[in-house]
Amino acid sequence: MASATKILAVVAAVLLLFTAGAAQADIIQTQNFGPQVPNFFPVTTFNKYTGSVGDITGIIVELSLTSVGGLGQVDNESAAVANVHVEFGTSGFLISGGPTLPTALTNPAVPVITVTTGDFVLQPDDGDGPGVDASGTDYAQLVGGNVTNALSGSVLAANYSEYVGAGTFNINGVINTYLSVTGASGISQGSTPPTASGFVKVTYQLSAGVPEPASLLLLASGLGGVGFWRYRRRRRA
Ligand SMILES: [Ca+2]
Ligand SMILES: [Ca+2]
Repeated sequence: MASATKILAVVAAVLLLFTAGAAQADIIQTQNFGPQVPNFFPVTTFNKYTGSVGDITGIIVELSLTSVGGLGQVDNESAAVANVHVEFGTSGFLISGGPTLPTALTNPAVPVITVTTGDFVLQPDDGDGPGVDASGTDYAQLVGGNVTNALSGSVLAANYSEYVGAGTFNINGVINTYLSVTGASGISQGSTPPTASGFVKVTYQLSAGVPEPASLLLLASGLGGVGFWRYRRRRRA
């Protein structure tokens, strides 16, 4: 019975030590922007990591975008019936104010898009002239919903050192109204912009050798358990 208790104590201590050793302390910083009507260009500011570059196992940057309301409009100008697919909302990408960002977040040609979608059959042009005329069977509109989308990317290891040191750095956003119309040509487009908000998040993932305070407590209690067991063993001897 006593030896079983000892074994259990050792197993528990080893488990606690293992837990403490494997713990990883992520440092997460989130900076919000908006709500604001696009197009706008938020500036978000982050702290650099003040430890050693060798602590870092990953740096993740995320852009989250929420689009609310607004109106996307399409008006057929051709003499044929048009089947159109409409995506309406907000797009966004990032521009670095210092350290090199993940390329997934900095490509203006492939932004984060946060959209409401709709498919419409537009009758032939009713003779309302060029540009959007918000009436007739050749017209349709898509009211923007409340939609959120996000995109994240990993900083290349070669760029970690740019995130380390004293002080801060900026990440700049480019937030635009987004309207895409596909499926037919000769369609006039118009929009009332939505309201956009969101956040930029920077996560420093640190190696197991950099324990968080909770892990240090676990480590201390694990060592305490081992110490007690050794004490009992000595008394018996
Ligand atoms: Ca028309
Ligand atoms: Ca019309």
